Amino acid sequence: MDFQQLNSDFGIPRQLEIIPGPGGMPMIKVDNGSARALISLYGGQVLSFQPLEQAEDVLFLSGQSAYTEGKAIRGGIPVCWPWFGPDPKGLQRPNHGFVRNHFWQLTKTEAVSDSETTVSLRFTDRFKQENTWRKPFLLMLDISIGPILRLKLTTCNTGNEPFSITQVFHSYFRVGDIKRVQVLGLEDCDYFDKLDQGIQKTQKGIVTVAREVDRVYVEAYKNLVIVDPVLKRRIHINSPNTSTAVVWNPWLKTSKKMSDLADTDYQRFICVEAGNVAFDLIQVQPGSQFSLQANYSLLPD
Ligand code: TA6
Repeated sequence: MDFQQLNSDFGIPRQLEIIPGPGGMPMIKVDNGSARALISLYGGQVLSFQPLEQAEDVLFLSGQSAYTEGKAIRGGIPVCWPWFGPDPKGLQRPNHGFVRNHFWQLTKTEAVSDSETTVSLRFTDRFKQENTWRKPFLLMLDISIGPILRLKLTTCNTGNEPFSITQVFHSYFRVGDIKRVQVLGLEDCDYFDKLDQGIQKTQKGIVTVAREVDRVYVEAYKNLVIVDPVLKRRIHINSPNTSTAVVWNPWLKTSKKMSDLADTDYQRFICVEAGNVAFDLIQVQPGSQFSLQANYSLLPD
């Protein structure tokens, strides 16, 4: 990777620099009047977002994450696309699709103002020869770093046949103590409980986590709030084009089986993921496009 060239093409003085990260992987480091952020070209993954007034990162990133081609980085906001979860066709293709396991291309950076920086990445169908997913497509990820972290993932169908996708922003949020966290906005929603044979259940009251949780909420609200009394903050997730949300925490037993997570890390994060899964399958017609959007911000305590 030619970092000098990347910086000469895309660097922004005093705002954006492309640096070698762990494993030599190229990372985009943003530091503006609102926030600091780190984005990995591997996976097109936001790894860190920290508004300047915050003592702690909004996102959780595992200290044991692998930074190795073929493996996903554990933490931040992995992009699950064109399927969420196991390979829908049972062909042993990777869990959560393949774009989190490949390098994306940096196409544009811009200083919108002193306090907002935008980064555009793209991923093309160059992998179709590998029998991964034989559909002609272009995938674009637009990221805005300001007081709000905004993500827009646009799927373009560049072929002649319609295709279907499921997708999520698999966001890992840093929390002070998982046992004291509340997730607002899923009350009375139905969910599929992945830990109980996918049975459909109804959420009674506010979501709290006191054991392993792995749920796909359907007809979820487009505004969710993570209340964290320990870090004294509320994280607001707004996702206008979704009707599903995933809530996941592996708790201790499952964490112990995961080589890229410390045994006690589960206490310090919750995944609340905006996306289009289950009944919310998206069909993209030839020549048309669909955008998944999520906006992450902090509300006063
Ligand atoms: O989003 C929840 C989930 O699908 C869980 O089932 C859990 O396995 C998690 O994602 C992590 O998946 P990964 O493939 O990154 O280990």
